[in-house]
Amino acid sequence: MITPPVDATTTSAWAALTAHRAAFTPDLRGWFAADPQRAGRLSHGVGDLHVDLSKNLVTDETLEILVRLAHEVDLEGRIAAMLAGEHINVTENRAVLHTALRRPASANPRLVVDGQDVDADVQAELAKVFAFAERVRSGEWTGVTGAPIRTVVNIGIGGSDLGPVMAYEALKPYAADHVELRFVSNIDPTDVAETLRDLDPTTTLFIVASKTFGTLETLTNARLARQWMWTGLVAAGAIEDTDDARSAAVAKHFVAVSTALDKVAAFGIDPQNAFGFWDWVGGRYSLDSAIGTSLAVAIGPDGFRDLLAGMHSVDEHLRTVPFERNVPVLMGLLNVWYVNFLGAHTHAVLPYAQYLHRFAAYLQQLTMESNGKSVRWDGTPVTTDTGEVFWGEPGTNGQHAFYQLIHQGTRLVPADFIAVATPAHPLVDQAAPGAPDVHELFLANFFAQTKALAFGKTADEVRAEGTAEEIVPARVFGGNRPTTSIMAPALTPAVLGQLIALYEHITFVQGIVWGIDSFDQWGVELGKVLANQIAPAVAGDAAALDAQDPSTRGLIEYYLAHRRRR
Ligand code: G6Q
Repeated sequence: MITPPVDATTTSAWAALTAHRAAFTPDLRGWFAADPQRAGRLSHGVGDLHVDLSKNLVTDETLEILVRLAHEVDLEGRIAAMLAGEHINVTENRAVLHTALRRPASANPRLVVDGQDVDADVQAELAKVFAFAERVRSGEWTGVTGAPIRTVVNIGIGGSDLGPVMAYEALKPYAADHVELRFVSNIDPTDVAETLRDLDPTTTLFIVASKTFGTLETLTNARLARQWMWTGLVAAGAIEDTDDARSAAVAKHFVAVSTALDKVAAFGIDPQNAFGFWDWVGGRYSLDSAIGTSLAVAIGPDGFRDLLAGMHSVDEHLRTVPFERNVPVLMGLLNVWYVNFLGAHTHAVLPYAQYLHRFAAYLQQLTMESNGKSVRWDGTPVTTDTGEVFWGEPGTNGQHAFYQLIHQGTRLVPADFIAVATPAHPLVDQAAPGAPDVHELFLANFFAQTKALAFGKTADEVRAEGTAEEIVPARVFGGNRPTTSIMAPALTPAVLGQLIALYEHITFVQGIVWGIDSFDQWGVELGKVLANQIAPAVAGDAAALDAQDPSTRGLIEYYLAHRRRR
């Protein structure tokens, strides 16, 4: 029997927010002028992160009612249920325990869920991953010719790809120079072809990462990679062209990460070379499980432990800090305010850190796969709008592209700005006047943008610059464009872990208010089934083609008329 969610729209807080909204006039200029404490009062720490919420379109009263809403939908009960391993992923009848992946080895009391000592299992698997990572990094793990591994290629998609890619890019300064990571995800054969084009099969190791080990893209790419490896090794005279030699090569050049170890064995990968995880880790929440094996090779066990510790510090913050100062809770509630009361459809995430250039792509999966739902966890329709579109690009590139719309368009686009104090590359522009520190120029943009978005520029200010009257309206900035500024000392593994866990929990908070199961993904499952069903028609099977709707059939026929046989 499923316990239905509290319908947020029936709470007294929702009614209070509706009334509050009706009388609400955003006025960041006025609010800041009247209240010198606003920035200090609305800035909070979480882990190493400094989070300034003061440029959001909220008053103290707005926040007070939003916090009341969180209590009225029993957010504290749902947080406790998640952390304790209750089956809050209702439609898949699963616990949701990504937080268990980063509990310290010394955690006491132990977490036992459904009869499983989760802490013991997590630590045992982590030890296996770390031992493997060390063997690759040290050169002890060799390919068939005895040469050490120089390139690790992670083959996975969705949650088995986006986390490791994003984190590898973010933590490049912490990655070993002598082992490069590459990633293959798309079933477009261009992806595997381009990624492998200049690699040497004798020094390449593949990690096939798939929770289910049944995903068409990943298994196809894994087979293509195996074919490429065999062909290359035979051509190089590294192995005989025999079945035994091929199997031996797989053992040296392929490992797997999956919850389906039987399917790993069926693919030909020795179960000794497979790392497991559990059904209570959702794909998009799995970077900190064995899915992060490639990252562990790159940044080593110490770096990976720091990442886990960073995530755990935010889990503890979520669990223990009162909602009034609880950063993921407040940021989740702000998003609810913007989506349900101020009509926002999208949310921008704008890292002023080039190494975070894949962060928005990663967040798109985390947030939109989690909260892009129209029914609640008991199967009833949602009672209000749910997940917004997340998107973003690193600053300052976005400033020269889409910021125009955020500054002066008709849409409300709440935005998170992220920056670090210490750059990875402290460069000075020696030839420029004053020899500026380039990171400071970069930060000046970060500060200037949120300031302009919040406070705008009035017509009088534009006039005072001597602007011709007819041009004035085009140069006015309305302000009251909401932003959150997140700053950290540096982009370390711990800080990255904190950022990831922060957004995981923001997503969770929004899902609880909306009463949805943020941990299933039936929309993704549909795609997996449909592609398999339609494949015979694309290969030219007349009956399968006839079974398609007229538009799909027409498109496939276009392809069939134009295809060039290999
Ligand atoms: C993530 C989703 C989905 C999944 C991919 C890959 O939460 O479930 O993006 O990660 O479809 O699935 P496998 O890891 O099973 O190959």
